[in-house]
Amino acid sequence: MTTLPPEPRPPLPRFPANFLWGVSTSAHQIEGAVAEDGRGRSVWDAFAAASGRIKDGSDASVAVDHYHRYPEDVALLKDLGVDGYRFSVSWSRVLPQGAGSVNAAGLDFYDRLVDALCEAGVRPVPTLFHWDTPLALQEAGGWLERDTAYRFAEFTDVVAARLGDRVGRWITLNEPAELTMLGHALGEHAPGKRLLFDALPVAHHQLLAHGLAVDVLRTRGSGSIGIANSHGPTWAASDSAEDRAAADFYDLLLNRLFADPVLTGAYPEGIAELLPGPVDDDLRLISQPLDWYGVNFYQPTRVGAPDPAAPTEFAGITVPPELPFSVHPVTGVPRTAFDWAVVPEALTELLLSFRDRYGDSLPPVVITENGCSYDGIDDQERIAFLDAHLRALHRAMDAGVDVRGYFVWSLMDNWEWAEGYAQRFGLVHIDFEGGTLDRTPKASYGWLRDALRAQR
Ligand code: IFM
Repeated sequence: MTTLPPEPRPPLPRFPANFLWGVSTSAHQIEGAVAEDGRGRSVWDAFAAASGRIKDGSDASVAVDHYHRYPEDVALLKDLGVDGYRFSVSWSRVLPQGAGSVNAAGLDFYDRLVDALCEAGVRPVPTLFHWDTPLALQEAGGWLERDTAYRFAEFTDVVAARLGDRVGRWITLNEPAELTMLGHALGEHAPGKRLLFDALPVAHHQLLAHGLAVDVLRTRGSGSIGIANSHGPTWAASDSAEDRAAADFYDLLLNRLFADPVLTGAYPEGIAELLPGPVDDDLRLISQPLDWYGVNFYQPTRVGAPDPAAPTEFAGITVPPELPFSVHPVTGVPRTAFDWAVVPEALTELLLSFRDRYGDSLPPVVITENGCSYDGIDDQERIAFLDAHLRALHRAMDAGVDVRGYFVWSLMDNWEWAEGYAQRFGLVHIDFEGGTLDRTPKASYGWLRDALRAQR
């Protein structure tokens, strides 16, 4: 891969004064300390140990050791000058069996973290679930069972009771689409199930969990709640009716299945019939008004009708031939080290399509993740990526989309799930090779810090 020379760039356009600038991480990807202070096992501990699917054979038992080094990480956040820090709470650290007795030491960790953030002037933005289901719940059926949604509501209550006095902004779930598709339909992520369309109950039960958690958080007095859904434009591989139909179907799975019920209180036609009941009653809970809607954006997808000649891999994922669509590379654009297409204008397109599709039902949007994997500390490519995506975001705002914040994925290099430590998404470099886990701010960290100063 070539390193781009630093480029003179015009300053970013001005974002509103109260725009929330932040960075994101998740518990399992950074904390480590998986067997410390009473933490229970999660589905990802088991998957990394036994599935053989982690590309570098690693696990997240140490990750970046954030559990012990969080003061250093909070200092990095402070120096970066972000307003908010999105992290996730490990369910297994707080409730080692997923339900029942609370692990006081686990809750204490998040209490210390939140205190440190407040002290540093950085707003804590916890995500309550970022894929790391407690193993005990998985063994009882996990997200295929409706019961898991109720256990999640109890977990939410425990966390909100402890942190709610200092946390103003909550995210219920991260990317339920990926947990459904990668974890349960394709078997690429934990818990490694390959159920194809029989995975759909996992989508519904997560959305139900979201709705129940919103209720709990409101009861606890929270006035700022959102969800972080992953979305991207779906482009038909050609103009043929077959390719367009396949692209619409993919759009339904990635975008509408997770946004429609939350924003409109209904599942898209063709999906509702496949979901476990009583869906209608659940939809009332699922569609309670949110204060903002979180969008994680990485890249668009080019989709066509099933095609034996189409690539069998997309974004590191094996695409099974029995699916009713094929996935094709977006060509003629730069690519990240993860081979993801870099298409900033797709972010503008996505947000405009949401505005048009959901109208007044779309609350203000927060970009809860956007970022890229590149190697090296002088990461000019990441700067180019972030700069271009922020301009694309601003264009959507100029066109009338109400966007209130932007979080970079990620503060620091971390354990990228089935990719292990190979894909580096951080603004801060972590020394995995030398094993010191030293933190070194990359060029992109300095760039973002300067850009934020300029905004102010
Ligand atoms: O690392 C992940 C994160 O956990 C969820 N969103 C996408 C990121 C990059 O793959």
